[in-house]
Amino acid sequence: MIDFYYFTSPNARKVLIALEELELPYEITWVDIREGEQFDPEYLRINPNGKIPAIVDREGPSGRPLAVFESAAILLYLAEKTGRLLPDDPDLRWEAISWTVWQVANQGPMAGQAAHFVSHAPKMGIEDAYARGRYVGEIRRLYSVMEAALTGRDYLAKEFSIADIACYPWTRVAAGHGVDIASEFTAVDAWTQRIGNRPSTKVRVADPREEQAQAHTYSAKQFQTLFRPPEPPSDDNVRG
Ligand SMILES: N[C@@H](CCC(=O)N[C@@H](CS)C(=O)NCC(=O)O)C(=O)O
Repeated sequence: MIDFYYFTSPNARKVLIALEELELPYEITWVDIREGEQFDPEYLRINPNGKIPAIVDREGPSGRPLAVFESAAILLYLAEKTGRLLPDDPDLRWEAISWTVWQVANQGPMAGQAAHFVSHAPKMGIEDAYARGRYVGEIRRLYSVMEAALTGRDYLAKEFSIADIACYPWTRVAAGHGVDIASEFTAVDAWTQRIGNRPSTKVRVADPREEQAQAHTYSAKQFQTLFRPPEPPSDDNVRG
């Protein structure tokens, strides 16, 4: 059994998709990152970096429970545990690992920052054209890198792998970080639809918190807890 520490987000969705693909038994524990639960001392023992996702495999490789944090590490752990979702061919295997690391080092952080300045900060009355331009420009460049890789290929490392699972949850919500994938990146768009047709990507967490969290509406206190801006925001600015 795997305990999955979750709040609705693209980074957590990677783990959800992998667990579903692998048909591993799991139980979800919500960590409300708007309320600061990621900083509870008990959770910091699982992920010292205070972010979701994380897992605890109750039967780790040594027979004892094992905590794994960082979505790429979790995907690699699950692939190694099951011997699936990474190509057998060593060259392709390293290609898949390269793209998985690329995702957490590039696409994830840049899309996250772009989403902050395109979608989240404006709801608090914060507009920053410089930051927005910088991060949307960089995520657009990263999608052009993916576009080149996926031109003439169905999957990032030829076969469906954890690399595709890592990248898909972000391309799926690219409008929120200021990129129109369908019109700008046709190979990435076709690939997004291909991955999105897999049953594992259609699974939704049945919990009332899911829809509420996806609205991305925050009180000033929640915004401060989650995004930690240098200037405290005011509830007077909150736009629904
Ligand atoms: N590199 C990490 C990123 C995780 C991450 O940024 N998680 C966000 C949600 S998408 C989070 O927990 N934010 C809470 C906070 O920053 O306090 C991964 O891939 O797992």
